[in-house]
Amino acid sequence: MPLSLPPSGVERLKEASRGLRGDLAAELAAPGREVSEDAYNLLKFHGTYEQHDRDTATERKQRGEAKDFSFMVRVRMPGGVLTAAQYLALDALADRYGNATLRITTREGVQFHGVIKQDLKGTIAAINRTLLTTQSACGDVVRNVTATPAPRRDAVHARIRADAAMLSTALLPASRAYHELFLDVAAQTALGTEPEPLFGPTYLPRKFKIGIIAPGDNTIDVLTNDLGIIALFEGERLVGYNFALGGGLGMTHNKPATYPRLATPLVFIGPDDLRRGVEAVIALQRDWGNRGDRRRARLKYLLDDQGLDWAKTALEGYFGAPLAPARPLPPLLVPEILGWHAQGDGRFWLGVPVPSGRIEDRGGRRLRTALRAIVARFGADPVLTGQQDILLSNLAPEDRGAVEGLLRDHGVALAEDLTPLARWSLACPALPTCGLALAEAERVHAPIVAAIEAELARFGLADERISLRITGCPNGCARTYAGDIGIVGRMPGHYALYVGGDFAGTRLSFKLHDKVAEADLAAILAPLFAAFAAGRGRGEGFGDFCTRLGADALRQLGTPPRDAAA
Ligand code: SRM
Ligand code: SF4
Repeated sequence: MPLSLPPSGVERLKEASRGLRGDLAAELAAPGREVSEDAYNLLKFHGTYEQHDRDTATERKQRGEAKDFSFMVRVRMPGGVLTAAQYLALDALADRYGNATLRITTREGVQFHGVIKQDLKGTIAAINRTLLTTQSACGDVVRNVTATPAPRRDAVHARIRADAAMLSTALLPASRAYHELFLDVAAQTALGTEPEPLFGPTYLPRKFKIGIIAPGDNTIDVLTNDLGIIALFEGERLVGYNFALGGGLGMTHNKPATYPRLATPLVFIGPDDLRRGVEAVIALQRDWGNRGDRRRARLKYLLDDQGLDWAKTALEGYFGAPLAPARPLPPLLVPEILGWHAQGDGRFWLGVPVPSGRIEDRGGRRLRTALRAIVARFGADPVLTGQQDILLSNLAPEDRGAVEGLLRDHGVALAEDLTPLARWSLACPALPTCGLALAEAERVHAPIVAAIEAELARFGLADERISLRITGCPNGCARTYAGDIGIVGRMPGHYALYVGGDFAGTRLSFKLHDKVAEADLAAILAPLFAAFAAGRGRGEGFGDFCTRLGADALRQLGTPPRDAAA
C-alpha cells in the first residue's frame, strides 16, 4: 500500500497550515528578504518561490553577506490565453517589480524573476487586478492547465479552450488564504479555514498537471502530464475524451526508482463528463498517492506500483460508474504554429519565436519593446505556447506588413529566419535563479544550438525538423526526455545526452552518454548525424532513427570525446 511510510514534513506542514495560511501573514510583513522553510513551502501554493542569485552566492558568502534573495512569481493562464490588456499589465509589472523580463514557461504561463519580498503582495495584487492569478501556479495542487494553443476560430479549438478554462477554475482550492494574504479580502471563516471538498486538508501528495489537446496539435506534449486529455472529434463534433494517466518527467540522476514516464491512455470519458472524470482521477491520486516520499509521489509511481487494472477499477469507484477503455488514439501531430496563419474569422495570428521563452530587450534585439508596441498599437491578444513562444492573435489583414516591419525594426528574428533546430529548441531557466540547477541551460542555449546547427549543416541536415531540449538538471522542465535530443545538466559544464524520443512527444528518449562536456556535445552527435543522413528510412525522424539503431549501435558509431562515459 502506498500509505505505508509516515507522512513527510511537507504533509504535516500542509495539515497544520489552516488552509495554506500558516504564519505567512507575519512572515510577509517582517523585515528582511528571506522567509522560513515553512513559509517557503507554503508560498509555492500561492504561486511564488523564494530564490537567490546563484551567480553571487559564493562571493557574498566569502564577504560574510547573506545571499541575494528574491522571488519568482508564476502566473497561470489556462491554454496560455491572454488579452492585450492583460499582456500590457504584465509587461509593466516586469519593470515595476521584476527584473525587466517576462519568461514564457513550458506550461504556457508567465514567470517574473527578481521580485523582492516587500513587493510580493503588490505584484500579486496587481496581477489579480488584470483578472489573472498566481494561485496554485505552484505547490501540491492542479497547476496551469495547458491546451492546444492555436487561436483558430473553429468549434474544435473553441471547445478545447473552454474546457481548459473550466478545469482551471473548477480545480482551484476552496481556501481563501490567497485572497486574505495578497488581496486584502477579510477572513470569512470562524473555523480558521474552509473545507476543501476536492483536495481535503493536505491537498495533493505532489504537483498535479493536466493538459488537453485536439490530436492535430500536441505542441504541449500532452502525455507528459499526470493527466493528459485527448479530445476526440468527428468533424467538429466532440465525441469524448481519452484520459491518459501517469505522465511526468522528473527524476534524479543515479536513482533508478525515479524515472520519466509518458501517460498511458486508460479510459474514455463521455463529452458531458469531463469535470467528473477529472475529479475522479484527482481523488485517486489524493487518496492513494505516496505521501511519505516526495520523490515517488507523482501519479506515475502509483500507477506503476499498483498496476493499470487496479487503477482503472479504483477510478471507476471514484467516478461512480464503469468506464470504457480508451479509444484507439489518432496520431498526435506537432504542426507549425509560428509565422502567419489565418484564424478562420478573417483575422490572422503571427507566431513569434521567443528563445528560451525570455521576453527581453538585449543588445540590438528589442523583443520586449516590439511585442509591447504590437499589442498596444494593433490590439493583438497573445497566446503563449508550451514551446515557449508567443502567438499574436486577432490581427487585421491590413496590419500584417506593419506588424512584421515593427519586429524587424527591433532586430527580432522571425520563425523563417531560424533553422528548424533553433525553432524547435527549448531551454529551462536553470542558473542563476533555479535552486536545483546542476548546470547552465538558458544561458548556454544559443551556443549549444549554434554548435549542433553547424554539425547538422555538415551532413546536409540543416533543414531537418529535430527537437532539442536543454535542462540544467534531470527534472525535465523543458520536457527533456520527450524530444529527439535531450541535454540534461549533470554537473557544472557537463551534461547527460539523451536521444531517441520522437518529434510528436509520444516516445521517451534514452541516455546515450553521461557527463559530456558542453564543448563536446555537438561533436558527440556528429557521427549520429552522419549515420542518419546516410541510412535513414523513408520519413524517419532523427529520434526514430536513434531508437531503431539502439544505444549500443549508436555508441559504436564514433569515439566519444575525452570525458564522456556511457
Ligand atoms: Fe519545473 C521545479 C521551472 C515546467 C518538472 N521547475 C521547478 C522549479 C520551480 C525549481 C524549484 O523547485 O526550486 C523551477 C523554477 C526555475 C526558475 O528559476 O524559474 C522550474 N518548470 C519550470 C519552468 C519555468 C521551465 C521553463 O523553461 O519554462 C516551467 C514552468 C511551468 C509552469 O508555468 O507551471 C516548468 N517542470 C516543468 C515541466 C514541463 C511541463 O510541465 O510541461 C516539468 C516536467 C513534467 C513533470 O512535471 O514531470 C517540470 N519542475 C519539475 C520538477 C520535477 C517534478 C518531479 O516529479 O520530480 C521539479 C522539481 C520538483 O518538483 O521537486 C521542478
Ligand atoms: Fe531548474 Fe532543473 Fe527545472 Fe531546469 S530542469 S528549471 S534546472 S528544476
